[in-house]
Amino acid sequence: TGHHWGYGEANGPAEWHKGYPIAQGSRQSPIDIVPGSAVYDASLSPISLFYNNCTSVNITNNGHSVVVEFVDIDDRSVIQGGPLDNMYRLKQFHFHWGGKGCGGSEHTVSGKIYPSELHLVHWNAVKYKSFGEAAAASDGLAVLGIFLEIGIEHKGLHQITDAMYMVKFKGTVADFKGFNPKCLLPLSLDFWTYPGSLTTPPLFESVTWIVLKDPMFLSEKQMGKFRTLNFNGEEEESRRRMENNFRPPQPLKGRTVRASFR
Ligand code: B30
Ligand code: ZN
Repeated sequence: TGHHWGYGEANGPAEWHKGYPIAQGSRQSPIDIVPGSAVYDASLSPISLFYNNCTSVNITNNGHSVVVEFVDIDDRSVIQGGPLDNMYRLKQFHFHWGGKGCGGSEHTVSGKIYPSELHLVHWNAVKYKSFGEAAAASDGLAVLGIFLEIGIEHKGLHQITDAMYMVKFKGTVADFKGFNPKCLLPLSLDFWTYPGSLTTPPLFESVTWIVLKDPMFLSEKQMGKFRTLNFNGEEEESRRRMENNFRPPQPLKGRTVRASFR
C-alpha cells in the first residue's frame, strides 16, 4: 500500500537510494559477517527470550514479505540481554527468501548465502512511546536474525506454511493466534551483534542486530510454500511470485561485529 519500492529491476535495492538517501549511510544492513574478523566480547550476556505467553494476533502479506504480528501493548513477549541495555518488545516477525535453488538470506557469513532468513523485530518500549517513534531512534529496535537452511522438516513452521494460502496476495490478513516463535529457535543462541538499519525502506539506522550463528532447518517442500505467495494484490494484472525479497550486503564502513562466542 503506497510503496513504490520493491525487489524488481526498476524498484529494487540498487534504486532505493533515490527515494531513501540513507541507503548510502554509515550503518546500513545487512552485512557480510566474517567470523574471523568478529571480536569476541566476554562482557556480552546471553540472549534471554521471554516469549512465554502466546501473543501472536495475525498473519499478513504486506507486499514484500509474510509477517506475523504480535500484541505489543505490554511486556508479555520480550527479548533482553546480549548487547541490549533494556528489554525490547516483540512487534512482528517475517522472512526473506530466494528463488528455487537460489540464495535468499540478507546477512551472509563469509559470503555464504542461506536460502532464507527470519527476522524477529522488537522495539524499545522503555524509552519510546510507540513502534514508529522507536523505529526512527538509534537505539529503538532490536532484530533477531536467524538463518534458515534446507534439511529436515520443521514442525513449528507448518503452522505458518499452512496459513499461507489465506495470505497469497498483498494486503491480505488472517487470524493467527497463539503462535509461540520460541519453536523457531535453534538449540544454541550464540550470536553476532552489530549496529545497523532496517533492510527495507525507510532503511532507518535504528537496529541493534543480533544474528544467530546456528541456522534453523526446514524442508525444500516447506521453503517452496513461501514461493506460492505473490508480491501483487489479487486484483492486479501482473502476477509476480514473492521471492528474492532480500537486500544484499552493504558496506561495513568501519563497524565492529562482536561475537558472544569464541
Ligand atoms: S527488517 O527486519 O530490517 N527487514 C521494518 C521492520 C523490520 C525490517 C524492515 C522494516 C518496518 O517496520 N518497516 C516500516 C513498517 N512497514 C513494515 C514493513 O516491513 O515495511 C509497514 C508496512 O508497510 O507493512 Cu512496508
Ligand atoms: Zn527483515
